[in-house]
Amino acid sequence: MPYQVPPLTYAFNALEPHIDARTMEIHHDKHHAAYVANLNKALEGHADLQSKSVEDLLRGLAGLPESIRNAVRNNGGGHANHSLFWNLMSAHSGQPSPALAKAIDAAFGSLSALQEKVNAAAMGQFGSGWGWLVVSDGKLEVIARPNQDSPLSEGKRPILGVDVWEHAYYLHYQNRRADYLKAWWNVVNWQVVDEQYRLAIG
Ligand code: MN3
Repeated sequence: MPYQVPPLTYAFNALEPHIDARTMEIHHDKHHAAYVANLNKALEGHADLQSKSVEDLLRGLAGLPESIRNAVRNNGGGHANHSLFWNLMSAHSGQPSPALAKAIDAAFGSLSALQEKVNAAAMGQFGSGWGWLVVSDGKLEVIARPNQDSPLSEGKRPILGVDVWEHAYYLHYQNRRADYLKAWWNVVNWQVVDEQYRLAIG
């Protein structure tokens, strides 16, 4: 079964005015679809690998045949990162659960301090990439990574990630990455971050 783009669980315009409908449509239907198409192409003839989840492929990236490793890194990463990203957004943002809020306070001091740290990491990412909140060795950590590099390939589990490729914001925000980041927090689905956190600390 080839990898597939998961359908959005909300309308393209659901995140307006923070994320515009046209950006959502192109981002999901064109960019994400291209990562999936290229991942499927790269794995043609590798039936043993096709049966794995994309997350497992990324966790085991270093052990993949060299001929396909970079394609999986870029396109498998693109598939996994965006699949998480769509679910991390909602018109109904909510707030972190008490348990997650406590962990955030312990690691960063406050929710706003976490947001500043993610924004700083995402702003500091030169060119394309992502700002991430990950669980690493049971602890919360903020990192930025270039391109579609998945934290999974470093043994870290992403629980929140913001796409700072220009395709994620350029139509509405042009070069104003900081404005996009500020707006993005209005659509973070904390219930999903919470679920990811609980899975990560298992
Ligand atoms: Mn993207």
